[in-house]
Formats: sequence, structure tokens, C-alpha cells
Amino acid sequence: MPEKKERTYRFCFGPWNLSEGQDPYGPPTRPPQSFDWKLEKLKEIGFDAMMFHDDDVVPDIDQKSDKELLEEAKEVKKKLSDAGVAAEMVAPRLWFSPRTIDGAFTNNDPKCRRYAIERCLRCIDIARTLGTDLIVLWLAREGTYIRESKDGRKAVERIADAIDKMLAYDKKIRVAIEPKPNEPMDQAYVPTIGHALALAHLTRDPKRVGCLIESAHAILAGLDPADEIDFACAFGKLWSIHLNDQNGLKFDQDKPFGSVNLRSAFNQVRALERNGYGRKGEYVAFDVHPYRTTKVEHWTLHLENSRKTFLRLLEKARTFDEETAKKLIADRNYAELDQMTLDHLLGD
Ligand code: XLS
Ligand code: MG
Repeated sequence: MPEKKERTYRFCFGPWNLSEGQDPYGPPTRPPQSFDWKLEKLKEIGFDAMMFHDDDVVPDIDQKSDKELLEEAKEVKKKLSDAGVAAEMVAPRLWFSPRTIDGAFTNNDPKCRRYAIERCLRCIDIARTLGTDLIVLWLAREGTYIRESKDGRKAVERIADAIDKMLAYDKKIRVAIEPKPNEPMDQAYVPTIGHALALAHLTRDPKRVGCLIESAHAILAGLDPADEIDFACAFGKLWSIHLNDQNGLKFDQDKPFGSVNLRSAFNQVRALERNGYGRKGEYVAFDVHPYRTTKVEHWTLHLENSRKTFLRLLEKARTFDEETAKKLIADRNYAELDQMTLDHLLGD
């Protein structure tokens, strides 16, 4: 095998990925833990960075003055620096407030739309304080329960306009849109990476608007996450990734990476590898949740296991017999290519 210069990947998760087990049908099954405990766990299992919602950094953010917001963000920044942990991104939580019941940027009430934009600007202040230029927009409630309730064209223009206001507020930030086709909404306005990247071109500075792919979200849209990765990378726009897994078309499961479809996970890793993902400092984030049944003493296993699977699949991607694959492709012998892939994944 020719010697290859091998890259190492850097890993990341968010405080919400150490969740307590509540679902729509039942209460938490693990006691809530402090931010310090979560940071400690992140260090313990050797991850490199943490990703945030704005109110993970500044709890009850809407009740806090600008001065309080900056003070609290600085405290978190100090904790991160002391721990040698980077902040990967900050995402405004635009789906919790009474003012975003009917959407954030696409709300039919102008006062609510204004609130959503102001909240994003405060999120940018937090990101700046934490030392990251990446703002992630999961457009959770930008959609409808019934289509007649909003004007789709206006909705798209309003989202672009909100992003413009963010780009104008800070000339350095980049916005990564994280699309998802449904849940909590029946239909979302930005369901796929194609939509996200097209939307970037409606903004004042398309170069600063890219995307974040979450495996489960692509699967929910009926798409192959590996193809979404290649598509985004063809535009140089994959700025973050949330690897996880999803068993078919149901609620967003955020299962450990590779736990449903190992072959699809392999193809995602292969796509990241061939596109040089991470070379510009991008992190591999696992947006995974512990199963509700998880005991306190096993609380970080879903994260450690996702990374373990990723690294094992990376080895598989790097040892895939590309030469034989090329010959099989030239001979249009996809049956053998199929089996060769399975054999490789199964090990000899
Ligand atoms: C939810 C999203 C969320 C984002 C960050 O489905 O994945 O966790 O990653 O707002
Ligand atoms: Mg996500």
C-alpha cells in the first residue's frame, strides 16, 4: 500500500448531547447536571471542542441585560480556556420562546420576527466572546403545520433578510444552515442542503453562508447523507457536521453514529475523507443522545462509541481497495463491487 499522509480529526459535542432522557411520554430518567460537570466529562473522554446553543452559555438569555450576557459568556470562555477546549459554534435557540411559537424569521407577527433577529445578534455577541466565527441556524420552526398559514415565497425572503442582518452586524461571522425537513414542523421551508445553499445566494454575502449536515436530517428527507456531504463539499460549503443515525422515517432519533446503517456510515466517512474535511479546522460533531434507558454511569458511552465507530470506519475507508474498485467500475461489475464493499466491512 502506498504511504498516505493521514489527517487526524477533531471531535466535538454539545451540552444537550448529555441529555436526561425525557421524551413526549415521560420525564427525565437521569438527574440534570451542571455545565461544569459536562465540560469535565468532555475532557475526560478526550473530545476537543464543545458546540453551544446561545442559552447553554447564557441561561435565561431573554431575561439578561447585554452587560450580564457578556459577563456570563466571558465566564464560560474562561472555563473553556482553562480546560483547553475550543468553542466550535453557537446556535440561537429560536424554538423555545413564546415569541417563536409560530416561527422565528417567518413568524406572521412583525414583533416576533424582530425578536428573532435581535436574539441572533445577541447570539453573535456570545460567539465572538467564545472565540468562534461560526453561527449555526437550525431553522426549527420555519415552516408550517398547515400550508395556508404562511406565504412560502415571503418566508424564504424573510429568512434571507434575517441572515443579511446577521452578516451586516458582524463582518467576520459565517452562518451555517442546518436543514431538516420536518419535526417539529409538518413541513420545513429549508429541508435539504440544496435548499440551504440556494438560500445562501439570496443573501448579501453568499461566501459567508454555508451549511451543516446532520446525518439523521438527511435520512428524514429521504436522502443519502454521503451524497449530501459530497454536494456541500463541491461548493466548499461544509463547515460543520452532525454525525448520528436514524432508523427510517420517524421522529428524529439522534442514535449513535453507525448504529443503524454501518454501510451508510462508512460512505459518510469515506466522503469526508476524500473531500479533505477538517483541513480548514472543521470539527466532527456527534449530535447523538443517550438512550432513555441509559444509567448515569454509562452517560457518555453514546459519544465515545460514535467516535470509536468513526475511527474504525476511517480505517476501513483508508484501506478500501481503490485499485480493484476502479477496475470493477471500468468493467461495470457493480455486483462484485457491492460484495467487495461488504467483505471489506465484515473483515476477512
Ligand atoms: C436538532 C438539531 C439541533 C442543532 C443545533 O434537530 O440537530 O440539535 O444541531 O441547534
Ligand atoms: Mg444537529
